[in-house]
Amino acid sequence: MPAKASPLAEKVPAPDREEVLALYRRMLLLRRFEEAAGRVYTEGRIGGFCHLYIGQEAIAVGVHAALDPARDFLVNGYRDHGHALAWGTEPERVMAELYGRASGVTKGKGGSMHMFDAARHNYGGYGIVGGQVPLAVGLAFAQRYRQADGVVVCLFGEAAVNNGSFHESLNMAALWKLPCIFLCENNRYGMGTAIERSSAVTEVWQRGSASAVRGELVDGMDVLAMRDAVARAAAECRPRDGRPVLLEARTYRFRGHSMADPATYRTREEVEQQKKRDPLNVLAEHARAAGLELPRGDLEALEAEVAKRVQAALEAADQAPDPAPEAIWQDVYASPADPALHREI
Ligand SMILES: Cc1ncc(C[n+]2csc(CCOP(=O)(O)OP(=O)(O)O)c2C)c(N)n1
Ligand SMILES: [Mg+2]
Repeated sequence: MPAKASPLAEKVPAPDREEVLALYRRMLLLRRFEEAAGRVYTEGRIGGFCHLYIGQEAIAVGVHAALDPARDFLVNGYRDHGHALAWGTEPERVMAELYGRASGVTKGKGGSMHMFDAARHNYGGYGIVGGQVPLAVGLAFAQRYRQADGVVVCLFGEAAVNNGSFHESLNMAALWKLPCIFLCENNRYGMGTAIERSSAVTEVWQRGSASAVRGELVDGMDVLAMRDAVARAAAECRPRDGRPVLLEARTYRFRGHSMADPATYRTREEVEQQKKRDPLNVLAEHARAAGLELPRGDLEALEAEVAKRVQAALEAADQAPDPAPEAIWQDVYASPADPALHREI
């Protein structure tokens, strides 16, 4: 069996103070941004679908800490606000996209599910479950074909791994030795369906074994474990003869699937139990254990700094113009003359 387990309590290198602060600040930004998005959604300022990332922040921030957005690539599903922020897109542009404004990261035409920032190597943002997985293989193929050394990280939920496209993609990536990290954010539920009710094999990290893709289980609530696992996977698949890796990050979403969720498929006790492993607290615990406890004053300063950043994003989105009516005809089809089409990826 090529897949190899790693225990959830993987030992990670001790962080230094600067790193703890940077990771905490980033996770806090994702958390407070999403709380604000949820709030203004209920006020009717955001329309359409909206899938919040609250509870899963350690994954996005750990991925970013291990990779280099200037050289590496990201492809995602629809629970994508947190990854866009972690990967460096300005909160103003993410919030404006949620509001459907012209200053949004996809000019207000994509909305919540389609955060896409090609300049930062973020290739979206897709609403079709599992649809992004073959796209990641294409991007990874381009890296090999052009003899570039970028790694592609492909994110998807545990409900995506029963799609044919997932298995076809892993086969091709393994066959062609592509630099791709397939990263499953296993939050246990696909809408209201628990993984045990939809998957014959619930150990997602083992699901690459048919294509000899090494699998690894990671604690998705622990940003340091995520950073470590993604860094190792990148080192494994980046070299010319490197092979793809499948990571399963066990996580939990603290909010509903989207903004309308009857929450009848799980108990309140289960949610409360999971919240005890809030990724912000898990990092604070690590810091304490390493003698790097964040003083209350520092935490309050971080809260104030992040609150200001989120407030500025809300105000900018509120004031930004809607897309012009004629913009509906723009960016629908690409022109062969469009230099963006010929961008080196
Ligand atoms: C091909 C396809 N089938 C069904 C849907 C409807 N749908 C939207 S989200 C979702 C659940 C996906 O769950 P998971 O992959 O675990 O991601 P999570 O929402 O938990 O992040 C489903 C079935 C879809 N968007 N695309
Ligand atoms: Mg899920």
